Amino acid sequence: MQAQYVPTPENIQARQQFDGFRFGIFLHWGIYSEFAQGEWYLNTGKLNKDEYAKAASCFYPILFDANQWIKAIKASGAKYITFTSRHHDSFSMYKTNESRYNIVDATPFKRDVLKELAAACQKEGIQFHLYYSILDWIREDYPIGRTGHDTGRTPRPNYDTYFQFMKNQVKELLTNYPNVAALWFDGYWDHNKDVPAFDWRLPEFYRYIHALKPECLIGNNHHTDPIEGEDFQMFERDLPGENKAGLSPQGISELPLEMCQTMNGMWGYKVADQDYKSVEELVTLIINAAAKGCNLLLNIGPQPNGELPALAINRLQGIGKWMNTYGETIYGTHRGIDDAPWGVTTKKGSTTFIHVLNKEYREIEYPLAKRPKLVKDFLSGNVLKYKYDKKKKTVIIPLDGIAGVPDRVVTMIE
Ligand code: H79
Repeated sequence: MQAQYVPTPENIQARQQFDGFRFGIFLHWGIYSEFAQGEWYLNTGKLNKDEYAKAASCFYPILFDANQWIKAIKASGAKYITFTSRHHDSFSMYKTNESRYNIVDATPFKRDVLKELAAACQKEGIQFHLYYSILDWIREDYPIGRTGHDTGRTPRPNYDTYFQFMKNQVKELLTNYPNVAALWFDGYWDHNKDVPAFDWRLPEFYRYIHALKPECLIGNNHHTDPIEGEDFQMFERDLPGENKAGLSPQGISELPLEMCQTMNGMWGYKVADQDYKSVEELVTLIINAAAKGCNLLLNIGPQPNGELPALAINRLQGIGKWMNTYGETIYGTHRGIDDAPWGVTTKKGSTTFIHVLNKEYREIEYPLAKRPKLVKDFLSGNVLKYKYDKKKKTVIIPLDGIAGVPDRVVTMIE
C-alpha cells in the first residue's frame, strides 16, 4: 500500500492562490489550427497521420507574438493561462527530446512557442499552466482506445514505454520551463469503457510529478470524482453540479474548482465557427462560476497565422472592462448563493457581493439572521436604505437607481 497523498504546505498555498484567481484563459494551439477545423480533425476527418504531418512541415505562424497574446489576456483580467503543450494529435508545441514531432524539430518555424509564452507570462505576472494529453492518436505504443482508429499507425501497444514517454515529457516541461504552476491532463475517457478496466497508473504518475515539483497543481479532465494525488477538480463545459453538456456527471469535491468553456463552440481554431458568446454572456458565466467558488478557464483557439481571432480579442477587451470595475467582487471571493431567482452572491469575509442578474427585479429580499451593518450600491458607493424584516429574517434591498450590465451589484456588510 502506498502512503496517502499529503500535499505539501507549498502545494496548499498554491491551491489557495489558484482558488483566488477565478478567471484564466485556455489556449488550444497546434498544427491542427492550420486545417481550421478544430483540434479533433485528425480523428474526425479520418486523416492519415503522414498526410496530417505535412501541416508540421509548413507551420509558420508569422504573426505570433507571445507578449502581444499575454498582454491582451492580462488586460481581460485573467490571472493565468493554460496552454496545450501536446494535444491528442501527438504533436509537441515545445522542444522535446522524446520525439522529433515537435515545433522546433519538425516545423520551419523552429521556435519554442511554449518557452516564449512562459517568458511572457513571467514578465506580465500571469500564471502559466500546461494542458497535456495522456491519449495519443499517432504513437504506436499508445494502447488504442475509443478514438484515433483511422490514423494509419501500426498498433504496438506497450503502456510501459508510453508511460515512460509521458513521464519524460512531463519532466522536461517541469524542468525546462520553471514557471509551470499546474498540469492539466486530458484524454482519460479514451479508456473509460475498457473491460477489464484500463490502468493509467495515475497515482504513480502524480507521485512522480509531485516528487519533481511538490507545488505543481495537478488536475485531470476525467469527468469522474477526483483521484488520489490531484490538487484541483475540473468540469468541462458546465458549472459544478450542472451537466447540460453531458460531460460532468461527477460530484463536487473540496478541492479548488475550475470549469472550462469555449468562447465559440470549438477549442482549436475553426474557421466556420464565428458564433462567439457575447461579452455579457461570458461575464455572466464568470459571475455564476464565482458564486459556486469556481474558476472559469475560458478558451480561445488562436489562428494558424499566430494571431488571436479578432472576435476573441474583442471579448477579452469587453471582459476586461467589466473586471476592471467589478474585479473586487470576483477575485479571492468565496462561494455564496448560486441560484436565487434574482441572481447570485460572492463572499469575502463579512462582505457579501449581491449580483442581481435578473433585470426584472426592483428590490430583492435576502435571507439574513440579523440586520446588516451597511448596504450600498457597489458602483456608486451610495448607501442604500434597506428594510429588515425581523420576523422573516430577511433584508429588503431597493434597487432603484442602481446601474450595471450584465448585473447590478450591491455590497452588504454584516
Ligand atoms: O481539449 C479539448 C477537447 O479536444 C477535449 N477536451 C477539451 C478541453 C475533448 N475531447 N472530447 N471532448 C473533449 C468531449 C468528450 C467526448 C467524449 Fe467520447 C464522449 C468522451 C467520451 C464520450 C466520443 C466517445 C468521443 C470519445 C469517445
